[in-house]
Amino acid sequence: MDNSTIAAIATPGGRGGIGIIKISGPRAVSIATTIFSPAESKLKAIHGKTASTKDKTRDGFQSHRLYLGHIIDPENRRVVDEVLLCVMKAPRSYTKEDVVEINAHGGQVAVNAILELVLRQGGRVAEPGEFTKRAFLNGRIDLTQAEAVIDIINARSDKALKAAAALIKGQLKRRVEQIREFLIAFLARVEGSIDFPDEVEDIVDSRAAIADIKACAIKPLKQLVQHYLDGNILRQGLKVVVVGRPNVGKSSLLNRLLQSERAIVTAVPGTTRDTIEETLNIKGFPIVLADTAGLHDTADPIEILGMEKTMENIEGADLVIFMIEANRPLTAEDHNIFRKVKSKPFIIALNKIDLVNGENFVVLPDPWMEKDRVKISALYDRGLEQLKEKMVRTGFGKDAVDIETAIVPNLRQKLLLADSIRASEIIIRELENGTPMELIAISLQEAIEPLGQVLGTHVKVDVLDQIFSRFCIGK
Ligand SMILES: Nc1nc2c(ncn2[C@@H]2O[C@H](COP(=O)(O)OP(=O)(O)OP(=O)(O)O)[C@@H](O)[C@H]2O)c(=O)[nH]1
Ligand SMILES: [Mg+2]
Repeated sequence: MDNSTIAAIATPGGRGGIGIIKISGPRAVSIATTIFSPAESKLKAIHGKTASTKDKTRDGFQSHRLYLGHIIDPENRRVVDEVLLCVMKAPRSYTKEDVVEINAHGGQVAVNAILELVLRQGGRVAEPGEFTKRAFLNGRIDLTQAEAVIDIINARSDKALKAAAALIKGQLKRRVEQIREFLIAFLARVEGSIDFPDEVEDIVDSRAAIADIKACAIKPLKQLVQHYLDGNILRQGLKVVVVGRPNVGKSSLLNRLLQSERAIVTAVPGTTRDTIEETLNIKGFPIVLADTAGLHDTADPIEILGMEKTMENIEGADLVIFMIEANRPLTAEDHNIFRKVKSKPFIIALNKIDLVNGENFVVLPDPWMEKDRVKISALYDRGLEQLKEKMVRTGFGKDAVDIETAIVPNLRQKLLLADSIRASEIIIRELENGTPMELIAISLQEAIEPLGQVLGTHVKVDVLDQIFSRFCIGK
């Protein structure tokens, strides 16, 4: 175990009210003592009672109390900043080591100066995710919880945040542990039957065993993998692409949903040349909305490139909003676009409904009428609530609301769960075929091992490094 004391700025860069410097490791408290001068000589805590002699240690800091004072450069006694400082003594801290947090007031310059002082006193700069890595290595959290910290940092919406929060509470861990324990108990029975071959039939009745493995391993594992597929959209955002011929109002819709003039809108067809992507939060769901170049026949090389991009975007979309003008008959271009998007989940948006006067309402062919439709005016903000609702319902399914309470694994975990499913399915085939127990025991180990890797009980060091490098510094 690394014995160094690490430090980092835990708040994002830029101009903010306060910045936090975090220190963790055996020297954290002594560094704090060297550079911190309390406002009151007896290190009186701001919150809570004054330290009693019982829980006050030699350094004078009471754990989990805030102290007001100054950071002073010990070399020249210069005051660097006025701060609030908190010491969290091991093991009651995030990393289970001694942790010091310094809330500085003086902006980025002061924060950097304090970090530099800490480093001069023998701390070293923390690697990305190193605080959380220590929390994991010191046994405070398991790997599923550590990985959930990354998801919380990166969460793009409220729903994604709640899904990650469920992991932090250790729910994935408990579910995977249950499955793993079942398989280990089963392995014990199989090994028993190898040692006592005469009792094979009694110990492993293959029909009951197959039913057990299906119910207690394969089914719950598959459920978790399904949650990954659902939850992935929560992490990455649902990719929604707005397509239509030029001038129907695609960019106007993007701007209206973003509530900003992000894309250029003009009455000239072919205004948008390149795809514009923005992340939106619609009813708590993350949506990555792409405005595209209008699709039509043209010889303009720039427009052709733009349209190629539009086609690529349709390919990669989770959901397409196919926009037409409500106040005009369909054109050949509209029909062409319909053919391009018809294999995708899509919603027809009939825009410019404000220009419809009773006679000029577009007539849609029968196959179009079967599709989900919504009448909108991007310009006058009409029908957009219905459009948002349809986007969420089509994109996230009607069970969308349940996702937040579901246990959502990440890609690494999902791949391991899939390995375990594959091995479990082999076990079933082997049981059906009367394969010797020695071989079944090997397959069982192959089903158990990936689950240990999910939990972090059997993970290689390079895998750990890779996981924690996805964090930002200071976490
Ligand atoms: N009356 C009315 N005009 C609209 C509406 N939506 C867009 N427009 C107008 O239609 C014109 C084209 O709008 P854009 O948003 O640039 O259309 P686009 O589909 O992005 O066009 P391209 O980028 O050329 O493909 C602009 O003059 C908009 O003001 C609407 O709901 N009602
Ligand atoms: Mg446009």
